[in-house]
Amino acid sequence: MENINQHKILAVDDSPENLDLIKNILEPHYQVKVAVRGDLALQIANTQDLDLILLDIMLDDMDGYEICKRLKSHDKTRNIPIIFLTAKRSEEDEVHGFRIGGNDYITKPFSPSIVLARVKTQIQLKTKSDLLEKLASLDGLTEIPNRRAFDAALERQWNQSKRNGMPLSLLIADIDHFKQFNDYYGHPLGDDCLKKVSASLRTTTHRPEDLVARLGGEEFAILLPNTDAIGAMIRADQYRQAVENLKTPHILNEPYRLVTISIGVATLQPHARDDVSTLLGAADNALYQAKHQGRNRVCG
Ligand code: GH3
Ligand code: MG
Ligand code: MG
Ligand code: MG
Repeated sequence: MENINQHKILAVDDSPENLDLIKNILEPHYQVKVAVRGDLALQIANTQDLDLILLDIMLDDMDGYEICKRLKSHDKTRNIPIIFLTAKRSEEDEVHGFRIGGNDYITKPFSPSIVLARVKTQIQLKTKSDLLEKLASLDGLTEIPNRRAFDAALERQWNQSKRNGMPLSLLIADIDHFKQFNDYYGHPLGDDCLKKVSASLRTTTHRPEDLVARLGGEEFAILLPNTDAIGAMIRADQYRQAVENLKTPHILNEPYRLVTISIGVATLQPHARDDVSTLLGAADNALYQAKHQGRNRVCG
């Protein structure tokens, strides 16, 4: 259901009178922000969570098409629907507006009820696509991010680390002797165990930029941006300890007799010459070592 007043709309127009008019139309239904210049509009879009932008084309400092292109080229603002609201009435202008990523196009002078109806439609579409996006990136069993979300985050963080010269760390955690857990306790308890381990990894994660995901089966990835090798080993041991502290019985996991995880740790300073597979491969090798050396441990 649509949550009246929760959705935030930015109206961009160089005429304060137009902005007042738009505000009057939308304010009973939405939170409305306004900007009289393009640079202010971009600043607001980059710092606030907007659900829609009503965008004039002829502005003093930059044109609306340019603003649209910039919004569509950044992750943070790419998915905000844009409705052009403009005095430019030609067919070419309108087609151009759609071609660069606009979602709708309304010409001035406008009818208040049509503006409201079209805004409402775009907000409903945005709400649905946000929900789909969220569902598509969560693992159904554990409700933590899935492999798809992890792959996207890894790519994003890799590129960011390459740009700002910071180290990127990756932990791959795998439950020890989990096949035997399932064989002994049964698959439903195996599922419960996966949920508990996921919840424990999640609550052990404090920084908002860190990501815990289920890669598949009983394997998890933890991505730690701006974290060096020493920091990553310390964090990994906290995760290992957190799972051990659940004290979930697993009598076939000798000598611990509890559910435990092994973790492979890799840290890289991303360079142009390698890609994410270098980091994934290094973490996998380290995990193999941790298993080989007796499980319930961290290797780097
Ligand atoms: P190791 O310590 O070397 O990691 O041994 P392991 O038994 O954990 O590794 P292996 O890869 O042989 O077995 C993983 C098992 O995880 C196989 C399967 O029974 C179980 N598993 C994978 N996905 C699920 C799931 O969604 N639910 C349940 N209950 N079990 C799962
Ligand atoms: Mg104008
Ligand atoms: Mg395992
Ligand atoms: Mg495994």
